[in-house]
Amino acid sequence: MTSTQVRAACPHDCPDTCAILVTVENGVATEIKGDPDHPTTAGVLCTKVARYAERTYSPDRLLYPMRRVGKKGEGKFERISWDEALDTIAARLKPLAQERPEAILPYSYAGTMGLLQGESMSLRFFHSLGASLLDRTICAMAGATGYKYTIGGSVGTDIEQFQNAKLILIWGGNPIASNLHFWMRAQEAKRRGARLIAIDPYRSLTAEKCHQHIALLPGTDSALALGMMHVLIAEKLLDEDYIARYTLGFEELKERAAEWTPERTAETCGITVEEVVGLARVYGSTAKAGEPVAIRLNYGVQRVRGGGMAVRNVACLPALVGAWRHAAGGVQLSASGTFPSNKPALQRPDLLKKQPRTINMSTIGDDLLKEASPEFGPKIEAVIVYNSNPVAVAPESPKVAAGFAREDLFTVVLEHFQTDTADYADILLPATTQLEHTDVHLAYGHLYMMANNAAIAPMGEAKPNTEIFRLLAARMGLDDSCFRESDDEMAAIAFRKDDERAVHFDWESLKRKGWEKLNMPDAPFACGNFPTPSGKCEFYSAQMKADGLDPLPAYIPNYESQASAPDLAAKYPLAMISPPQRNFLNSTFVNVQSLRAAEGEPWLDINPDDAATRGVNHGDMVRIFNDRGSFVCKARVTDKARKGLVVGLSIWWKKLARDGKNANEVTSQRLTDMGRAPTFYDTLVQVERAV
Ligand SMILES: Nc1nc2c(c(=O)[nH]1)N[C@H]1C(S)=C(S)[C@@H](COP(=O)(O)OP(=O)(O)OC[C@H]3O[C@@H](n4cnc5c(=O)[nH]c(N)nc54)[C@H](O)[C@@H]3O)O[C@H]1N2
Ligand SMILES: Nc1nc2c(c(=O)[nH]1)N[C@H]1C(S)=C(S)[C@@H](COP(=O)(O)OP(=O)(O)OC[C@H]3O[C@@H](n4cnc5c(=O)[nH]c(N)nc54)[C@H](O)[C@@H]3O)O[C@H]1N2
Ligand code: SF4
Ligand SMILES: [Mo]
Repeated sequence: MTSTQVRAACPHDCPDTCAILVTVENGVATEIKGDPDHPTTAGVLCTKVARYAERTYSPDRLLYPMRRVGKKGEGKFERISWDEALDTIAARLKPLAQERPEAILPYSYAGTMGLLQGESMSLRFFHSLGASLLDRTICAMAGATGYKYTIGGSVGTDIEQFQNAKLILIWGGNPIASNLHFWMRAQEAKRRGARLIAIDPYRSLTAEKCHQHIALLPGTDSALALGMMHVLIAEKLLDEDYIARYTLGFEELKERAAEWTPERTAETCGITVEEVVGLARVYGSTAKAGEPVAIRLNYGVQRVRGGGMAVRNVACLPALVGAWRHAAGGVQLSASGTFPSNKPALQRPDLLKKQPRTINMSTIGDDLLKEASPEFGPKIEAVIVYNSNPVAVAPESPKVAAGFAREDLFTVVLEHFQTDTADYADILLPATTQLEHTDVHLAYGHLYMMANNAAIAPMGEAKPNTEIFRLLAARMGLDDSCFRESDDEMAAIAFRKDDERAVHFDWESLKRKGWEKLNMPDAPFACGNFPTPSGKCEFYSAQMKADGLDPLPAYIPNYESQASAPDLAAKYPLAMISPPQRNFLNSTFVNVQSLRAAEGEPWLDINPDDAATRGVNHGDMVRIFNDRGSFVCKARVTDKARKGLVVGLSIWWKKLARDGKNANEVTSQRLTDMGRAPTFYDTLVQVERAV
């Protein structure tokens, strides 16, 4: 028997990007564990990826190319050869590519975060055809944009410093579920005497374990941050020296913050004046005492109309109190901007002969249903989906499903499994998993470049995304030499070797070692050096003004809330949020039996008061509805959901739910204030007992 250990990296859309050791015996992956030597992984994988072998070897894996034989959405397919699959696709795409290439649309997101199996060969292919571009906004664009205006780029506090903080605000995140290795650091900080405060409308698994939980109304974080600024300024809990040297626009900010008295803030946020004042005081006075105060800011705050502004306002706080002076102070939203990746070399935008139109992935429901017009351009006639499951994850799902059901739409799906989206494919292509292909990864929650070595041979006839696009390029007659580059050759150019952050390694050494930390200062903004236009933390942003936005921190109410839309709220009085489940990763893993069993079935958490007025008892089936659609699930009557809020942890495969629907039946396609991102948590609904 031969047994080897292969160094791998977790491919999922999770900030932790864990280092993995795969034991391979006689060509079979027999054990998957976290690398004990990797500082943030520390030998621990989450419940989901600990089951990665179960997922890879699942009897439900797609192993052969298939052609649809039933109706769209029905999910009936028959096996065909790779030749037939590629010929069929080329025959459909070739005339479009010649006559109106923008009628072809790639649709992809972060099923894998790998730089190769994500966007490399795929975009070379679509750029060469002149296909529509896809604006990949569905997750992080609102926050990334708000953060960029303020701080300058996606750079923040290193996760490896958080255990030294004295106060940690966990703001709009549930790390026990979705950022486990950060939670391990926060726990260590707690053991060393730090105070943890969760800011979240819902008593999440994490909020339950913090010293304090501030349950504000969804979408009111901007107001809370402004109220904190008001108190910090009024009570002189500021680092005046830091403000003078390294920030821009303090005088203007002062005026704006003056409007946000604790009373107004408390009313807007649906919390008490004591909570507002207390939060500002503990933040400001801990910093004033010379101790590090840190914020883990996450995505929960940005899935509402004012999501970009919410991130911006919170990102202003560390500069006011000088928290950036400490390595363990400041804020972390995403570390992705720290990495010197070389996307142009991988994706080759220079292959575009002219600039095609851009389709926003968050409005795919509307866009698939649009006819050709001068404003829109050609109707979308072919969609190639990979690394994504839009029929389950995109907002306003009834429209997304109607779009994919169009008889005149040609759909190709590259997948591991027959997802809700795969059911609509004309041609379904089997893709390899992370155990079966090579990749190189950056992270958005730590500072290590990661290598993934293939551990086992591809299952069945599955192929890596890169190889599928290489083959398609050949079938389409694209002969640029870039289509002959191997995965190993692309990995070698995936990050810039001339960048001082990455001078100490190359692909050869990275794949042997598995991971390598970037050269970065411990406290990136201790002496300013913000990558903004002014080099300062910008309380006032001229760029925002130029972009038609309020240049100062502001409060932008939700599209849908009791306060901002009283007429709508009369019909649909409850705010619904649908954040991630612990045992799923977006819609990935929902089909893994053991993980689905752990979650049981789709639940809706509803406050006892709201349940009582509707005659809903714990365990009843309820219907959640608004003008966009409805879905059914089981009610869990619990005060984890504050009054007026219902929580449907997501994202279920629609076909594995009782009524074939999930929370995205009722979410809207409206976009955020900045970043063109979706507003999943800006949703009013009504709930009734289902009969
Ligand atoms: N297990 C697991 N891990 C995941 C994922 C998953 O699906 N499952 N998804 C991955 C992805 S794609 C992402 S983007 C990240 C997301 O990472 P996080 O942003 O940490 O996501 P959540 O765990 O949902 O935490 C969001 C929290 O924000 C709260 N929230 C909702 N609305 C508001 C609001 O208006 N204000 C505030 N303050 N809080 C609000 C929710 O109740 C929830 O507890 O996680 C990644 N990791
Ligand atoms: N209601 C609601 N909706 C949401 C959210 C929410 O909180 N609430 N969160 C949103 C967020 S933050 C995000 S990021 C999106 C996530 O949306 P998606 O990025 O679409 O994520 P997944 O649902 O995990 O689907 C990824 C698919 O890629 C496939 N895949 C994985 N690796 C590979 C590969 O190597 N090759 C190929 N061909 N396929 C692969 C997986 O099998 C899986 O089916 O969902 C969004 N939707
Ligand atoms: S999903 Fe996140 S926590 Fe789980 S193994 Fe992957 S990177 Fe680590
Ligand atoms: Mo995401």
